[in-house]
Amino acid sequence: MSARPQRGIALVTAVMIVAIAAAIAVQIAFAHQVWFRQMENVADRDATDWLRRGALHWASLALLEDAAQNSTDDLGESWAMGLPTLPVEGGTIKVSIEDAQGRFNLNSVVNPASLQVFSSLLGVLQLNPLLANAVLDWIDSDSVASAGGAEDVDYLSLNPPYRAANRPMASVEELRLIRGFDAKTVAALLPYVTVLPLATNDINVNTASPVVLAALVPGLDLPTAQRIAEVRDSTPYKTVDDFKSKLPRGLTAPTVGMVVKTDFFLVTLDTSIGRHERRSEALLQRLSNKSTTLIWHRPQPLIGSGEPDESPSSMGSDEPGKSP
Ligand SMILES: [Ca+2]
Ligand SMILES: [Ca+2]
Repeated sequence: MSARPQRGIALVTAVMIVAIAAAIAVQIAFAHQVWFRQMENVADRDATDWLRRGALHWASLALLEDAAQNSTDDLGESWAMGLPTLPVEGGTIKVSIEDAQGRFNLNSVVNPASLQVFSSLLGVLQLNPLLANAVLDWIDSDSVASAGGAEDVDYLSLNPPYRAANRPMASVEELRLIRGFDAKTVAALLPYVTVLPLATNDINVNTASPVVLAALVPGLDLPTAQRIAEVRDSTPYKTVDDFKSKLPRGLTAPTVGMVVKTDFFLVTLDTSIGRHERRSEALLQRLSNKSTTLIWHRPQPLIGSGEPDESPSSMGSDEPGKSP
């Protein structure tokens, strides 16, 4: 063989080796990039978790400090103002505290007077008041359907079939499993209801929204409830009797439990760290012994993230008892 073709083959081989090496280098660089991004994500997630724990601690301290200063809870107190969006390393965090007892506790429907309040709440929101019975059936231990309600026999005929819980609700999202509660109905109710770990029906009249006040007081219309709430926000009630005495003439005071002091608070945490934007919600219970306990802390879908999944399996995100 002459030297010329040999040189030619060597040249082609060299070009091929360079091409293969370049391709490998690109692949390695890509893998590194992916790995780097993954590490970045893990770091962002860890930072977010720590930040959320810190924020919950702040919320707990704010509530305890409040309890040390006074024995009523209203919307003019510092805990209710929350914190402005705070810059933190690599992002921001926003914490807000809401009185969970300013909302209607769905688990209280087992109490007939509370069931009536829930029925009124549905009416104020221009929803079918009989839907209250569907929630009662979902929670009560028996399998006897109330008027407009639903029990095992109704849920077992669905595809896929499932049974009524027949126990207190663990999260408001559970509403989507109850007959008659479509996405629109649940969205309308969501700002006014909550789920507490007990059947307490004590609504805080200092923090209840006009909608909840209208549901609470028989015969109270929404415009009047709005006027009552405006006056209340500047001069909160010292006692429940104070609230009752200031009701417009002709209205009878509610018979359900009412308070001017709260034990349960919803804490919303919005964090944005690196490329991670997350929202979580927690339920804190302020105990009489000057401490708080975390009932649950779970991730929430960000606003605008779309409609929740229609299927019953979408309820799997609940993590009762999970620590932050
Ligand atoms: Ca207070
Ligand atoms: Ca039942």
